Amino acid sequence: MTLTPLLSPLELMQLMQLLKESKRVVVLGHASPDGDALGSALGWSEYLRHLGKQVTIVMPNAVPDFLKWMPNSQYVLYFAEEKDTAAARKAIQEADLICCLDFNLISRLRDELAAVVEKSKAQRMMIDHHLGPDTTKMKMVISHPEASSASELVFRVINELGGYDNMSRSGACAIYCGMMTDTGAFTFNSNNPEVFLIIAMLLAKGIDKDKIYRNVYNCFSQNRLRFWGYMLHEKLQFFAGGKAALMAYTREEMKEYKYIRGDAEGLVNQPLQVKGCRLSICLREDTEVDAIRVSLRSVDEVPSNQIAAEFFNGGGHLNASGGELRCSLEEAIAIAQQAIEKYRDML
Ligand SMILES: [Mn+2]
Repeated sequence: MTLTPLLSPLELMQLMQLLKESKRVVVLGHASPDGDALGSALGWSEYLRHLGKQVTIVMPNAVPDFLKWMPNSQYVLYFAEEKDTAAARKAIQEADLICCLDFNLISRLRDELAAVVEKSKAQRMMIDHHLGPDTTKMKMVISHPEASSASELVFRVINELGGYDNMSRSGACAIYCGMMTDTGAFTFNSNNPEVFLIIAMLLAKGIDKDKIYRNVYNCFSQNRLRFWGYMLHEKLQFFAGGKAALMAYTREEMKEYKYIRGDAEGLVNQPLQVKGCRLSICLREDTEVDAIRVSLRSVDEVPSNQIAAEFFNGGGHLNASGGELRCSLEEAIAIAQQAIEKYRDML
């Protein structure tokens, strides 16, 4: 068994040409970067550096603490952090190539960063697995919604460009971490046997997948565990005869449990452990702006992305999506209940 080529011969040539023409490259991930955004960026950047490019990774805002162990993540610039803004802006202005990884629209960056990217004269390319990529603003779009993760796509692209042999253990580690976190440690979105072929190729680079798992999933604070206990015990509600779950929490509650970025990562998945529960919605007050962050998870054909688009100004994958509301948490809860009611028959 071998990997099916991702790129056509023509695409491969176009990509090689695009890389050949560029010296200074900026690699971008989406706002509130997750393991896949960071992993794909680190993996792709390593390859570009091997080609002799000068590479800067820019993320709109900080990554959660549980990703900060990733090799070379200390060099990432965070546009929202004052100490990094000027350097990030300069790198984008001076870049001749901007690579957009793990997001499909420039608007997925935060407002000011999106504007800086739009203004830059650099050529732009995308490697992503979200539905509906904006192809108009890109010189090249490598978009495969069927892929487990952008990190998987980055691996395939590097491999097809002949870069596998030079991939380091750190690069392999970043790519593995991105694939792992976007598939819930290979429990969803990962039935393609080739995913495991790629894992084998990454293991051959000497990565310790068990340690990567522990670094991501078993490294939390006591507060975080108690926060989850509180949410599941006190806040979780079921609707539609147990087929839908809803949790919501305030800034106050986050403060009480000394919430740090990433502490709620995965919380929205928990209600799906209950037999018969097919949709889970989590609402939280944003800590930085006046907005309600919405996460949705579903199973089988329940279209969480459609619900996110219809009720929460969002979208995403069929079974994992998100959105944002500009209202009070109480109003957001009412909207979520309406959404559950409307989709009751599909649950
Ligand atoms: Mn992703």
